[in-house]
Amino acid sequence: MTQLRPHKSPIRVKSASVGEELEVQTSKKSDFVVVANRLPVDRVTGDDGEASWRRSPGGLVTAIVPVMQRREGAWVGWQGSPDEDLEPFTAEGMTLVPVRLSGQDIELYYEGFSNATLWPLYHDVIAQPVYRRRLWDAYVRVNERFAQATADIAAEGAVVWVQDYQLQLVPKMLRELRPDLRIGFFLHIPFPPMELFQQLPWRREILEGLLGADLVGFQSPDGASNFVRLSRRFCDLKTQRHEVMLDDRTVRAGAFPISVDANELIALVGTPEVQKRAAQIREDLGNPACVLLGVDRLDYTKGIQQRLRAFTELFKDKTLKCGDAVFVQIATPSRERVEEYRILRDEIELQVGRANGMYAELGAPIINYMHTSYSRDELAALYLAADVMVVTPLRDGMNLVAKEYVACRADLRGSLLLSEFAGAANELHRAFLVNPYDIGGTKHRMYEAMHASPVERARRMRSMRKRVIEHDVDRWANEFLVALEGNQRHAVSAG
Ligand code: GDG
Repeated sequence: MTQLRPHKSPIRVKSASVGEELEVQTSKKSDFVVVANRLPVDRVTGDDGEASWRRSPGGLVTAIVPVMQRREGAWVGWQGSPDEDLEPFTAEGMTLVPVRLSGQDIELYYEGFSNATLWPLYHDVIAQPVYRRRLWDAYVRVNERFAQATADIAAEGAVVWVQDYQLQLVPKMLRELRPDLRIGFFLHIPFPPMELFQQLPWRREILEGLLGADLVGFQSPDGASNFVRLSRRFCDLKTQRHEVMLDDRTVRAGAFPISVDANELIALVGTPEVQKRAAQIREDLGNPACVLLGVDRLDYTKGIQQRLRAFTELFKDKTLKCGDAVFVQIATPSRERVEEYRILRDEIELQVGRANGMYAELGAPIINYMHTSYSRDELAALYLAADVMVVTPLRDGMNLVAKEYVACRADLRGSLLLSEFAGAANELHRAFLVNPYDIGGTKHRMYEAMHASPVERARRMRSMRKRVIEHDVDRWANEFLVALEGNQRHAVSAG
């Protein structure tokens, strides 16, 4: 391990956009620091060639930004391109602290240990995890860099909130550098059971990394229980319910199911532009009796192949014929340099081609597949245009798409087909629940969702909307932070 530097100061804050030269010398530190693999901004180049930063879309950013602004917070993360040294700068009212990643760091720490080792291991080993010491070494090295950058920006006694599986060693490293901090960690993906986690050659180091936090949050109570059980087994620690006892302090684990910004989505689908666009989408699809929709990062955890197989079988069985239903599958490009993802893309494209080759008619494909990403407005219009939202992950920490769809359907007219293996299923009991490994069962449930009466759809949707609106992303962030700062026992019931 490289030597960590102790608390340094002062920092230099660069203002506003990338292009701006002005640099402010300051020793100002932050009382609230978020640490995540990525900064919450994307660099955009205007027509004039000027670069500037724009806030990234997404619930996490939306939820945390108001807290950041209230508390003059800082966000530590990678800015998205390799080999670039940037001074801290301010954008969107936040201090942003870039962490440099080299091309090799991206390959070994990000694509390697994060996405080829941890991601498959934490998702039920759907793909075979890669265990390589070189990847692990890079993970340690990069986590140290994040810990150091955080130690440098955090004020005395600050609250630090570390996000996700790429940074599981940061809590321990940070505590060693800055014992005065209050440290929370939230894992966005599932935390696996003993039988799987046990495979990891660095299982003890990961657990010890997380145990550097005061509070470790998970999407579901199962994740929290797995963590406590594993700490007892592999770190020889005493545990009691959702607590792990260390010599000098207690680490708490809890379930904090993440959610969406329901009000923002409700406002968005209320605009005439989005409503008009939704009607246009249906028309462009040939006004079929039923539109089914899938929106996912192109990832093997999302069960895209399983849902398309179930849908295609309805045509094979002659339960459906061309014109009865159209499936729109948006597959946002993701991790394209990781081998498994390239293979998956080819397989899905072959599957879509075959299905259309067999069952489509001229100018009327049964599956419209788009390998691209869309604006938030277009996504909202797609949600409004869909009669059945199909969310069938083989394993998913939460799945925000399911909650976004529910938030958008104020008209109570859509049906949600949802995998039992998504964290969202713990809350959205009134979805049409499926086991995506069971193609026959999924096919029948899909048909049922397509043909549910308006009264039944409305009954189910009303109940799910109540849950999503009452438990929005703002509440998620507040509950986590109250639990972290209030030093109180806390577990959000999931259901
Ligand atoms: C991880 C966990 C957990 C998708 N395509 C476009 C687009 N999206 C947006 C969706 C949604 C988000 O991306 C995807 O979130 P998910 O929750 O569905 O999935 P992951 O990316 O795997 O997220 C997951 C989440 O973290 C949060 O804790 O729920 O379990 O795996 O918001 O709308 N957004 C835009 N264009 C697209 O084409 N604008």
